[in-house]
Amino acid sequence: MRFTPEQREEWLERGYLVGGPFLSDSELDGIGADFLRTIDQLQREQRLENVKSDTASDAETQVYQIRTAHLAHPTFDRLVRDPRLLDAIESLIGPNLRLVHFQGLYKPPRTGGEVAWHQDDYYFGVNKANAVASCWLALDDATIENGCMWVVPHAHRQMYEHRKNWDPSEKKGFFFSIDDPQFDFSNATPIEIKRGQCLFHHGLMPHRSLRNNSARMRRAFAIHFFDATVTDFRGLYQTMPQENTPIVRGGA
Ligand SMILES: O=C(O)CCC(=O)C(=O)O
Repeated sequence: MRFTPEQREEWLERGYLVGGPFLSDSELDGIGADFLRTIDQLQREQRLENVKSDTASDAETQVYQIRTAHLAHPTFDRLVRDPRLLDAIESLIGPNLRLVHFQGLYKPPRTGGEVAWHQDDYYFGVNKANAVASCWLALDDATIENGCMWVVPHAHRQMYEHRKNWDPSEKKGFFFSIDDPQFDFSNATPIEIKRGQCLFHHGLMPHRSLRNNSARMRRAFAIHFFDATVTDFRGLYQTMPQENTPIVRGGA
């Protein structure tokens, strides 16, 4: 899957595109089953973390995260190196690609929690324009009811102030969220997509997801890439073991 130059212009202009599916139904079945097996295994090992972003909201909600998913299961490692995915990312940010963050995100039926507004570029701290692209791959049909992603079209023109929700050494995942009086989300748009489809959003696009109020689980992968020629980015990501942030195409 590759975007045309016109589609890239649209991505730059609006801040996101919906693409895919690039995986077959049987591939999605296999990945979905390995996703649940991995969640079960992490739970058994007491390593499954609830990364719900708003500690003040209902304590009974959960967003579970499979962190560095490519290291958690060989199926996910294959996924993140899949040429069909990398072609799409290459057509947005160029031929040298570093995987910077790869998460499985699981919202259980009824009790799946929300993830507050944030911009991925704030986390990664990359000092080059248009160098970050995120792919949010739905493993279940994603709807408003089960906690799909939301974006604010065209709101990726500036970086907003974020607050630190907690220290990442204590609790990982979604430790920043937007806290800026200038941030206007009155045009917030839900991205309802089918299983296998992807939301490709610009690194500066503010996004969030709401609670899962449905009887269906909501599984997804959030796969974040940046231009591997970028050398200046947030220290947290520079000091991670190299295997956490591998170059998956081209070179640095
Ligand atoms: O999957 C979700 O609900 C939120 C994912 C997200 O915001 C992210 O990975 O940056």
